[in-house]
Amino acid sequence: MTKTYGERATSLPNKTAQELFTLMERKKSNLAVALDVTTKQEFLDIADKVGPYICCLKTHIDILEDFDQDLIDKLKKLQKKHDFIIFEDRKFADIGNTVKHQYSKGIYKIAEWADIVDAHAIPGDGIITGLKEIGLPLNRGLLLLAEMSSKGNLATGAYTEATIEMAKRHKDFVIGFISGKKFNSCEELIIMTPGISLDISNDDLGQQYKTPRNVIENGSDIIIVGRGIYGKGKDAVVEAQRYRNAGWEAYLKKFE
Ligand code: 5BU
Repeated sequence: MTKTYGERATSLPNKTAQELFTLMERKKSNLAVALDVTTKQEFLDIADKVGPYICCLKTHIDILEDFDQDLIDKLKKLQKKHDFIIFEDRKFADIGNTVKHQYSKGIYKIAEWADIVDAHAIPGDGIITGLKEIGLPLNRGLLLLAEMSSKGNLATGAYTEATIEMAKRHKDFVIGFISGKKFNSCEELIIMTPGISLDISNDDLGQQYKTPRNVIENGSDIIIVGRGIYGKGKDAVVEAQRYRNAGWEAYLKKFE
């Protein structure tokens, strides 16, 4: 039987995962916004606008041209105000020792403010062990990239299978996958899905879009929407509401 998000909060040991499920149920939202803008002003402005409608704010912190500590302080304030999880889509892909530094040091000090980060499985288990040393004491969570949304990507078949096996060996820290569908052998893990649009099927750089309904029917838990919400000529509040409703209706359909 399909479990509600609220019921699933107790089925994972990781505190961030529990918090995420609880707030999804409370806010009635399975929408994550991918906030890919390049100035602090735009970033904070859109985050404040979409905040009430989202369960998660996904960042690419290294694309901001005027990044500073003040941005992080303000982001944390918005997180308190609106109640969402912060996911830095860092896609770590190096050996354990290197990713530890990339996660905790440098300009961005990601581990200090990002509840969730993600990683490629390509380097093997050491990438998870390294990230875990930093993240677990802070109750952070990790997603593995089991699939990608872009045309021609190599995260398929045996690679995806091996990624799932890797996640199963680290259930204290790995809370889920980036993927377009649920995997039967680890149903309790969270599936987050990028490449979502209600209006178009691709961009001109290989991105491929599906609808919220498509992916939630396939077992996705959280839809990740970027340009569909704040792209040219869009009203971010109107679009955030539209995607939030589409995502939540698709979720409710599973209980009919
Ligand atoms: P879009 O504007 O909705 O196309 O943005 C999608 C976001 O999701 C963007 O931040 C990408 O970096 C991210 N993404 C993706 O599109 N596809 C993937 O497979 C992964 C991440 Br992993």
